[in-house]
Amino acid sequence: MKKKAFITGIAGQDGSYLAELLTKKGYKVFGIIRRNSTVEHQKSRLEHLDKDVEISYGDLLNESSLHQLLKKIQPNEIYNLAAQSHVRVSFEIPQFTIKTNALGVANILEAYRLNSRNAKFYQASSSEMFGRSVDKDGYQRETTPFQPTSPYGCAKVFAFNMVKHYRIAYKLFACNGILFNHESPRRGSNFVTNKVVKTAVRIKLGLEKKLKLGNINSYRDWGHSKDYVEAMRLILNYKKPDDWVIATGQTRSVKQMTDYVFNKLKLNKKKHIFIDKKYFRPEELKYLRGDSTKAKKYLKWKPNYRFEEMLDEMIDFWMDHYERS
Ligand code: G4F
Repeated sequence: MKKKAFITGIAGQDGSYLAELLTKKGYKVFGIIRRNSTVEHQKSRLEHLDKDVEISYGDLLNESSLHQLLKKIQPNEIYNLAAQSHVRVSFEIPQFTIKTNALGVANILEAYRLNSRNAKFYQASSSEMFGRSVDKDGYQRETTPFQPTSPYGCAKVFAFNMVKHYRIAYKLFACNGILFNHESPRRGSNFVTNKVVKTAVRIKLGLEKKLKLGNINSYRDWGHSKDYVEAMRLILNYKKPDDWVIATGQTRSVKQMTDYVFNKLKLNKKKHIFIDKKYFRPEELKYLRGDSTKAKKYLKWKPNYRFEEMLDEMIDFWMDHYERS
């Protein structure tokens, strides 16, 4: 019989790549999306999968839909990827972020425990939980303490702890994937990589003049979403539930990332890039570099994409997009 997967946040970057991966592996995939007043583009990342995935309306804050769906579907695997995922926005809407990213996880954990406890559960935990904390050797790993620097990070720490608690208290196969930043052409264009690439391409094509950025001196460990959804699947198919850091182990500043894109497109940075205080955060997470030794050893996971290759793919995507339109 086909394995069944249930994905919250299925319409997002990771949800759509994961749905693609699992349908290729022969899973029947189910997902929920929130009702939105603009129906256009809501499922744009999933249109090519329409036949293979079954989408329902649902929300982490609407407990009855979670209970009903999990009871009916009886999935083998549950991937909780839904979230208010933008860190800077979490300073503007802290309560909503906390409701969705913390209480929402408590809601789906209860629906899981009460209706489909034989399933395996994946929680999209985040490197944002590390915040100010870096080990002496300059890496963050499973043992690094959490010191979050945003409402988003605080809510994710709560969710992380709840998942671990449910694993121990109720003997559930509940896991955390602590994923570092991961990007692709499907990344929302208000995250820094896709904002830089999309705007640089628009500048190159004469459609825009300026790129306005916030803190370009923070460092991130950027991987490709396609590699990271493969890690999610491996995490749930490992012999025991656990918590895993997924990262490339390389770190670059926002400035270095921007330099690469502008050099690639032969654009003059001085002419086009401006710093705008609007994009600064009340507290910044300055440095991320993950150590995935554990995932490499036990899950046999490794990233396939190189940083430059990923940015090139994003540049090509936006070039094609504007040349076609
Ligand atoms: O692309 P970002 O918005 O990603 P951030 O805040 O690191 O969060 C992402 O990764 C987390 C994993 O660590 C996820 F949990 C989270 O859901 C999300 O996917 O910003 C990256 C860096 C930050 O230091 C930010 O201050 O870029 C800096 N930055 C500079 N100018 C900017 C901008 N970020 C954005 N979004 N827009 C700017 O104009």
